[in-house]
Amino acid sequence: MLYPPAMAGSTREVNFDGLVGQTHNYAGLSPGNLASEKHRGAVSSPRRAALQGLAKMRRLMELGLTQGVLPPQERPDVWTLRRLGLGKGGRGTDAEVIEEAARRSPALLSACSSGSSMWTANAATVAPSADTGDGRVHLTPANLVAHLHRALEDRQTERALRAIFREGPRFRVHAPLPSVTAFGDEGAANHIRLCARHAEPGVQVFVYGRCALEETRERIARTPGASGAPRREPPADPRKYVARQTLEASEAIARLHGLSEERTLFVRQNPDVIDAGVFHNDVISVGNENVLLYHERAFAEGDAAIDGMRQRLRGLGADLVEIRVTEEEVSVEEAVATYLFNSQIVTLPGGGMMLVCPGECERSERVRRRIDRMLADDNPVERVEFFDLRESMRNGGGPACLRLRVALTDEELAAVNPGAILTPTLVGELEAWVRRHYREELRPADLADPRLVDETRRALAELTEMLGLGAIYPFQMER
Ligand code: SUG
Repeated sequence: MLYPPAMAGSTREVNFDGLVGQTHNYAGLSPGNLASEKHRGAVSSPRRAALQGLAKMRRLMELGLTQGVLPPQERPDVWTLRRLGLGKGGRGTDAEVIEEAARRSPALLSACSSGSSMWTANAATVAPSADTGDGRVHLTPANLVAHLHRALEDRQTERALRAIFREGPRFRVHAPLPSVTAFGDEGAANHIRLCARHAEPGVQVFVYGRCALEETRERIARTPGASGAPRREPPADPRKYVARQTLEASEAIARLHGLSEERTLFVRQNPDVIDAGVFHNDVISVGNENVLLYHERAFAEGDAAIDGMRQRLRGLGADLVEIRVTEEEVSVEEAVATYLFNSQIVTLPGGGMMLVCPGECERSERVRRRIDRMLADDNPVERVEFFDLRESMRNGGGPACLRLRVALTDEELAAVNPGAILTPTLVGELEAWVRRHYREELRPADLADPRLVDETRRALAELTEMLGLGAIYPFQMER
């Protein structure tokens, strides 16, 4: 298999985008995610959603980046509905399970039918081999316990990751953290890695929303803040919405991945922005190599958080390039509406960085103006391209939500299951597969249609063949 040449040394960043599933719909399942709440009950187009996602993948591949793909999950999740005793106490046919769920608990049916695994920034937290204690790439699937529909993803995510990053001398795939709210973990969406170049060791920044245990709260109150200076009063929890990521979860992942303490930083998200709809840190800041694009209100400690990042990166011999956006330039409200900070920043093979923005940014005059200034200013971000990701955006998922970043050396890339790496042939096959199997429209009421079970399994069986993943879905395995 021929891959585009590595850009920096022999390590490159590979974006693994989530392929949108056939049940992509708007069920309003995520309180605190304003787009999800707003579009509850709207008519979705699974086909358009999947093709929009593939168009982004195709374009990044054409730009010479290595692009990966992660499969959707099996939905509707009849297995969970059965475990909950639906459909003749769980022993009925699939159609009986769906019928009883639709009648007795449409909320459970929609949670078990969500296409939310498409947002692979929430699939796992990843540490490249340059940062880990044992020199392997570590991945920990996120447990996503904050919301019922997302909490159903973790085991399937683990199976998919194991099929792609086979455990051995190169990769270590951990089990998800315990599924309890004290260890609420939302994956890479709350994680930033800063480094001089992808090939080099980095500073791992874990952004958390709250401390779950009294013991942790007391410890944090006693220890200095991110910059080493004494902390002001630790912030209160958000008042309106639940902070999804706990510090306890972030610390557990840093331990599992064998990260060095000097190169790891835990910073708290500003509770006020969580209440304003910033349910993940990647809605308010994004990093790539030594560049950090962030809103001035992103972090509870404000500038001290940035100072901490700058100091640690300096320790690795690199300077942080800060692209700070003020409230006056783009308000948090506008950031949430346009997802400016959920843009991807990618390093192009020829050098320089490009912003991968949602079309919503282009349509906002203020955001457009701020992007133009960013491109004109002295920093590595030189280009922007806008993508129509409207189907995903209406559920609160922008370009960066749709991808999981994995920095890989050439040897590691060669050990990845090649079926998960996009090629011009594969992307064409996936587009044709979507056109063959996906519905043009889906209404929440359609989730009661028992035909969806076979329809989705038929497509997923073909997909696992196409990607060479083996049996990863419950319907393919002995139960
Ligand atoms: O977890 N939306 C997802 C969006 C995830 C975005 N990911 C990142 N920011 N990285 C969520 O809130 C909405 C589903 C619905 O309402 O039907 C949803 O799950």
